[in-house]
Amino acid sequence: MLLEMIELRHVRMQLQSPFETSFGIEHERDCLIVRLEAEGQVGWGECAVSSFPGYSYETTGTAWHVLSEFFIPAVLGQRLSDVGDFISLLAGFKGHNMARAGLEMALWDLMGRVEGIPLKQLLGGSRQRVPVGVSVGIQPTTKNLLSTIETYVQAGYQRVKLKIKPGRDLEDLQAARRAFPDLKLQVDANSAYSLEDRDVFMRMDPLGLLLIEQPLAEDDLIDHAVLQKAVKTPLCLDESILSVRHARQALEIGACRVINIKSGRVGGLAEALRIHDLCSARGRPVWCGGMLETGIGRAANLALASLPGFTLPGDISASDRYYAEDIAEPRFQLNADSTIDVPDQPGLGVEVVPEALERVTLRSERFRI
Ligand code: OSB
Ligand code: MG
Repeated sequence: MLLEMIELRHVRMQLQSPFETSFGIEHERDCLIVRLEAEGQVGWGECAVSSFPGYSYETTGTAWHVLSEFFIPAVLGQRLSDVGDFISLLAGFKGHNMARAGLEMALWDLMGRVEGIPLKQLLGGSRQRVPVGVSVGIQPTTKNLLSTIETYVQAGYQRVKLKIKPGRDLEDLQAARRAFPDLKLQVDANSAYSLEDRDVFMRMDPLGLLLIEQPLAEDDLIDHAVLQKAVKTPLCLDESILSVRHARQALEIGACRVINIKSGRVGGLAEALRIHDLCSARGRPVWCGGMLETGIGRAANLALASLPGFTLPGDISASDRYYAEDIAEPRFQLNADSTIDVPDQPGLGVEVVPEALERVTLRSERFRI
């Protein structure tokens, strides 16, 4: 298939409520949307970047630069027969996984539409609905936290992830556990701690958490292995795992027992599949993380989470948890059993709404052969 046109858009979406993590607070979410054209078909992708380098070094600015100067010129006008060809064309470029993954997602969508096959099926997934939870940002007070959790539990979420940071951890967690004794709870520190804080994590063991996500620095597998020996609760890595190689090494040294897979962080859905397969072969659970995606990225997350190794609930909440107005339809709804349906139409299985996309676009550029 000949890639004839690629369009980039920088979009800014207003979040329903501010999202605070250990690295900062977001009121709106910026990302890049990619549109590919080939064979009279269109494919859409989303680069899971943010406006500032808090979670990752990648931003809307770095992704725009790397895509427009390097990745797009490498693939535009090329004939690709599969995603493997795409990966080969970009093999000489280092890093910038989110930029790479956004372009790759558009190719998966395009291929699915050309062949009339849903992304779920292209990836080898089978489930029609997947278990999901909600990621709750750091709240101004513990009281606010409890009422926010209550709202989500009332909405039907059976698993809640709480963001923590030094000074806003044990007390909040203990209060949450007292108020919701049977709720599936897990925490995410976004790498805000060091090994000197190991007591904080040891004191989480009695709380019956599903897992502790990314307690220590992104580039520190060794200290994670030390911490995992000191705590009973499974550690889960997010920021540390940028490739299947990292995943293998982390499991081999015991740096974690669970992996959060985000296609953006690992450079695409193909690499996400490899991590899934590796973990399945080793009997390790994985789950699908989220980056406050629009309906485009959310559709890809649902397709990925339909694979059999995704045994823990994903950070894939209903559209209304994030945005009053989304750029793709249909919106995703939470089922009564805390699941969301996986799209079953060709490609991503969602349709971009041109006027909605236009309203949130800050900048756009088209690249042609
Ligand atoms: O660490 O999982 C994270 C959002 C932005 C950046 C990093 C993370 C998150 C979330 C939100 O936790 C998950 C979601 O999309 O619901
Ligand atoms: Mg995380």
